[in-house]
Amino acid sequence: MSARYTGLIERYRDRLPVSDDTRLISLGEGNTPLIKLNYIPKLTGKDVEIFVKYEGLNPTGSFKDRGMTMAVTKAVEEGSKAIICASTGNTSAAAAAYAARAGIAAFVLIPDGKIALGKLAQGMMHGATVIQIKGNFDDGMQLVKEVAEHAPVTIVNSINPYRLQGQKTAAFEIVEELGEAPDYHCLPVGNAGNITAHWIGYSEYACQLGDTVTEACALCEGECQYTNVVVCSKRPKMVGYQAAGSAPFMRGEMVDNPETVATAIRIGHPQSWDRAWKVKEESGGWFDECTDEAILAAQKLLAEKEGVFCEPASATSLAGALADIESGKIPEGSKIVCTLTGHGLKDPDTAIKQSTAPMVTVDATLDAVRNAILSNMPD
Ligand code: AN7
Repeated sequence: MSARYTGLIERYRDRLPVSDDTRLISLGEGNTPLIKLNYIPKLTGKDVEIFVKYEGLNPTGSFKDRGMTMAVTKAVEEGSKAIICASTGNTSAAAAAYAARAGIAAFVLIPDGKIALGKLAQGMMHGATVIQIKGNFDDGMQLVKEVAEHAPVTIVNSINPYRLQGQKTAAFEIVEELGEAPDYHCLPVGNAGNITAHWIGYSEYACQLGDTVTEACALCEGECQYTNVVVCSKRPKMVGYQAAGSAPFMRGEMVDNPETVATAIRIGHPQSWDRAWKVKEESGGWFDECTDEAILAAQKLLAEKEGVFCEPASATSLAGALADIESGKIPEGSKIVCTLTGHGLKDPDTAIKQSTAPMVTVDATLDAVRNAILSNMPD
């Protein structure tokens, strides 16, 4: 193997549905940093280790690239000339970029006025046909399913099984880096594709390690090449957090008019509903909800005190974890991974709106600039 990193399909080829002749559509996705937090764990006053998996450092700035490299690779292999998705923004950005890379067309349905500016720019810049609908993500998803029956397009939302196959590799990377699975893995939940994909990844990895027999992973459903081994080592408890105004897993039913500042997870009808409940049961985890205020506070804390800038939806994983650490639901001594699903630059409007950092406009003189420095110097 060459030293040059060429993307997650190449790296995990033996665990993904590709053959030797498959033409890989890749932008070098995956291999993202797992950053150990310094300040925030101390702030909790509890003895916990928190790592963030910074998925915002994928090529288009979100974890969607992991799934999209697989979905577009398989679409091209199967002869497809066009892909389609509904999106709250990140899926559309990834679809547009990977379609451009492959030389095929992308059609993206987005909720009119409700996606972050950076994501809109990406879809447009990569040459996708951007269709804004006067409805929300859930309306778009319904339309995509219907139109795909009448037009020669491949759906690349996470109902496309190759998406989750690509996304499961994030769990592989975490286990390899930590030496074993963490105790808790916290994620923001929208359609619940990513929490499902991580569980598949952890389960496959655990099976492959071949420790003691405990249980079969129900999620493999016979598909996994390791099912016959039926052995599992440590897997984390999976914890999914939703925005309070958009929390069907907390309500126990679909939500028709989801609202949250975290537009990426403004989803009321999750596509992986049954699978996510199974993940919760199998892993011994849970779902919870976070207010928009708690989400934005966690985003700001990460940016100001750790130097890590993620988008609001991503900070939901940390906001939820902090609440559960405080209550003791996540006990002391735990090793916790929070996935930061997307980059903060995706949504500059929300960032600037909530920023309280001092910004001053002064005359272009030495005196004025020196005064600005001295009056903002930390004590
Ligand atoms: C930053 O782009 O659904 O639970 O259409 O962009 O797997 O849906 C985005 C989802 C979390 C939720 N964080 O993941 C889309 C879309 C960010 C996201 C999620 C999304 P899932």
